[in-house]
Amino acid sequence: DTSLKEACLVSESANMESKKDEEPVIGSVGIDVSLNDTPTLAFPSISTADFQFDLEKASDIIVEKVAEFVNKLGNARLVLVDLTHKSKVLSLVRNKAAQKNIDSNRFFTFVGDITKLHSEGGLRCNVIANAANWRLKPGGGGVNAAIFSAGGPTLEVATKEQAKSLYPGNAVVVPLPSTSPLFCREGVTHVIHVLGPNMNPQRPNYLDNDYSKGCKILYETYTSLFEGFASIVR
Ligand code: AR6
Repeated sequence: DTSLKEACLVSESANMESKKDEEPVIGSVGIDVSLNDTPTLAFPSISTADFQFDLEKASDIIVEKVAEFVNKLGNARLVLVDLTHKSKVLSLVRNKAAQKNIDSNRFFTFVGDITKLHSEGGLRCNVIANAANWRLKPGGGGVNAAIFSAGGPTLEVATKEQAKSLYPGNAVVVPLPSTSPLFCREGVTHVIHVLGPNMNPQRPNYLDNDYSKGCKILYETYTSLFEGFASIVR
């Protein structure tokens, strides 16, 4: 553990050395990413890949919930992340957020791997959200597999200390030990696991295309996520 910590400290300071004389970096959406001390939550679009939730409906819910929370969070920022510039949900959300005049310094979209936002994207996010499964188990593909793999065994242990399972619509905030590679490499201090509504017949808690239930649960999911983030920021 100690050697890992030291390795982390060495690589962090090497990173800072190489970056200290650089100009502020502009991210993929023209954001000044030198604003590194601003509390920031990076989150994926919950339920819209493996859980097959409708993208139009999900993007409406994301924008509505962001609009509700963004002014309650002080100077903190919310960032919706996806892996590719071709992401349909990112463009839907960008357009709808612009229509609602949501402050683009407080909320924006970002293309990148949520486990490498600082090291590869130059964007510091102290909190990241995970689209988890109900057992809070690693693996299973998607963003869950990526986050548990990047977080290492310490994330698994820390998660088990907080909760054994999750109901759809709920969130669990997990403080990340400093020995986790996500902490020392990316500056992530907390992971918030959330379980969204499931429209995939192959997965547990299948909603059989019931979008009145599904939308209600997706609203609750983002409420729990943003309240969890607010509890860290306060
Ligand atoms: N970085 C950023 N975004 C990502 C990444 C990544 N590394 N990987 C995927 N996405 P999904 P769900 C985006 O399927 O639909 C899991 O197996 C992806 O493009 O991860 O809520 C769990 O164990 C999409 O926009 O989550 C659950 O069983 C978004 O993340 C189940 O899948 C969510 O895609 C949850 O399904």
